[in-house]
Amino acid sequence: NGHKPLLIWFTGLSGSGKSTIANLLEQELYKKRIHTYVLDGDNIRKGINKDLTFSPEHRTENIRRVAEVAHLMMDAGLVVLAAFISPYKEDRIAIKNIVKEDNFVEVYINTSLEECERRDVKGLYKMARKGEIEDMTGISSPYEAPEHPNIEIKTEKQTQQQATEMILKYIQPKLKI
Ligand code: GGZ
Repeated sequence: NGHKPLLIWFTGLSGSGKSTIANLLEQELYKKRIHTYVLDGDNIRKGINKDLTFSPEHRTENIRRVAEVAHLMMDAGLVVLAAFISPYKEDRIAIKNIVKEDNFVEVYINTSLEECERRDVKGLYKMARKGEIEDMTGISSPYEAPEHPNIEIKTEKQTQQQATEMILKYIQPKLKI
């Protein structure tokens, strides 16, 4: 009843829906008795990475450490779901040098900046527009969209359920020992 370890990496803007979809997917995997862990800004930037800012250098270091933590969790046999903006192409490529490439799945949560800004769940975009926070992704800091993600989710055209189904279908054969 075992399964292979896997790293499912969600990239996209703040408010794109990365964490939401990662958590929905985790619930589905749990039903299949697959052992998982979700890494995201909430449990990483408040703890192990609380020394890091949103400068380009610190974002790179954030992603590197997350990939190393994910690698350890994969050694323990887990399916790791990581939800980080991870705005730099180079940093996302570096993840594949830390974990084995065939255990890595890149999911691009493609929600337009307009939509993320409209949602503005945490009010960060509004603050960034007023110049009250710096280095805001999409406003004052770049987001380099993946050109060849394994999966692309367009949240403005797909429901969260459909997105979860799509990812499940893709990863199912990769979980088989
Ligand atoms: C981007 C920021 C910023 C700035 C605070 N830029 O929507 P959220 O709130 O819950 O998720 C965002 C989170 C991004 O952290 P990551 O570790 O994923 O970023 S990266 O991969 O680029 O290192 C957002 C919040 O932190 N946040 N300030 N300036 N997001």
